[in-house]
This record gives sequence, C-alpha cells and structure tokens, in this order.
Amino acid sequence: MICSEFVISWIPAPRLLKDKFHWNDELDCSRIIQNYTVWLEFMKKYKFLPLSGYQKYPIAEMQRRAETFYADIKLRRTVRDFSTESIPKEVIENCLLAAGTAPNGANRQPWHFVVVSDPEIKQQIRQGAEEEEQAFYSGRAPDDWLEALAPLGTDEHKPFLETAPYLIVIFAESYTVTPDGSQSKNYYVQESVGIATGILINAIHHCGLVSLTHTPSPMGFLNKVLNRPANERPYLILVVGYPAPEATVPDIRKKALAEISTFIGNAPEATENK
Ligand code: IYR
Repeated sequence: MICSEFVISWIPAPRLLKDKFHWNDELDCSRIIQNYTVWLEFMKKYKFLPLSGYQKYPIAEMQRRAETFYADIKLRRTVRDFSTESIPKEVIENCLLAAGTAPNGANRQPWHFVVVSDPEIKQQIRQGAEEEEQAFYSGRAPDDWLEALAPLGTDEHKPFLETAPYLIVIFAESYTVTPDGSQSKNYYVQESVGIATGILINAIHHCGLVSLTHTPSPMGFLNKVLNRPANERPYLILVVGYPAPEATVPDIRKKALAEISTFIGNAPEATENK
C-alpha cells in the first residue's frame, strides 16, 4: 500500500496509469513492478510536458473578462452584404492558425481550409452555389424550412460569393490518407470541424471583420472546383470581409440565459487562492 502510493505519486500523469493500466491505490508492490516495464515503454514512446502558458486571474478580473468577452461577441452579426475592400492575407493566416488550435478528436485535426481570393474561382463557386440554391428555393426545400428562413431574407442569389475578398472553404477530412496511401480513421470529425469553425468565426470578429456561414446544399461541386480529394467533404463556406456601407441584418434576437441553460447544484462560492 505504501509502495503503491509512493509510485503513483512519483510517476507523472497518475490518471493515465489508472485509466490505461487499471492501476489503483489498492494495488500491491508486485503488481506495480510487473506493470512498471509496460509503463517505461509507454513513457519512451509518448512525451508529456508541464502545462505552460496557463494564466489564472484573480476572481474580479475573471468576472470582468467574462463580461467583456460577452459584450464583444454579442456584437457579432452574420452579414450578407460585403464590401469589395481587400484585407491583409496575414490576418486570414493568423485566424486560420487560431482555428487550428481547436480541440479535436485524437488530435487528428481533420480539417482543411481553402482560401479563395481568385475572382475566377469565386465566380465558379458562385455559379455552383446558385445552381444548388435555385433548386433549393424553387422546390427542394420543404415549405416549413422556407418559412423558417423567411425572417433571414435569404434567396438563391449569392452575390457575396464574388464581392467579398475572401471565401474560406472549410473541408472536413472524413478519413486521412497516409503518405503510403493507406487510410486512417478520424474521430468526431463533425464536432472537431465545428469547433475549429467557431474559433475561426470568433477570430475574424475579433479582427473587426465580418463573416457569413454559407452552406449551399449539396456542396459536392466544391471538391471539383477546388480540386480537393475524395476524403475531404465540404463543411461550409465562410465568406469573409468588411460589411458593405449599406449592409443590413435581420431583426432577430438571441435566447436568454434561462432559455439556453439549466444549472444543477449550488456550487460553493468561489474564493481566492484555492
Ligand atoms: N443554404 C441556403 C438556405 C439556408 C439555410 C439555412 I438552415 C440558413 O440558416 C440560411 C440559409 C442559403 O444559403 O440561402
């Protein structure tokens, strides 16, 4: 027992030991020694680093940051009227680097971002999208869907696909093709790409730009236009730029906290230096 406690506290990431090798505090020394070889092999293969760069804030500061973040992000609006004004490529690059930090399944990072500023390709994307949208709005979409979209004022015309300086076409890698040509499975692909897209939208807003999540359906034409392989599925087109001076947005509201959340339990009051 003493031996087990010693080893468990001495070895980093005891949680991994417990989960992976089913060790627990009640194990005896012989079992630990038996498993220790396995552990050494594991440690040789996988590296762990101390958590660096983590920043803890005093509670008042934490509260202020939460308020400030919300005050800023609630100003984000999905915009459909874009100016043609260009934006620096480095800004897009940094926003993509931010998106690439997203938590994701087994760190497979199953996304690919195609950044389009070429007018000819933008024109082809607009043409492909408008063809699909035409079919959607004039028959494919059920009435209840069209009714739900009515407050947004959308239709089959997508001029922003040509006016906005950048289209970021986001692809989800349903599986990865390794250099030797074999396929390896990706995990939680939709969730992973959704989280990365959320960070990207946030980064773009943070820079003082606007975006539109556009999802022509189906989007298979994007593989052809952008020459992307079969393991990549179009996820959405993020239209990025400045709003047109005359841009308008629909008069819609976000749900209140009580509508979107349920708190269970009375968490003890937060105190400093715990
Ligand atoms: N893809 C179409 C329809 C559309 C669907 C949803 I759900 C929206 O929130 C907005 C639009 C279009 O882009 O017009």
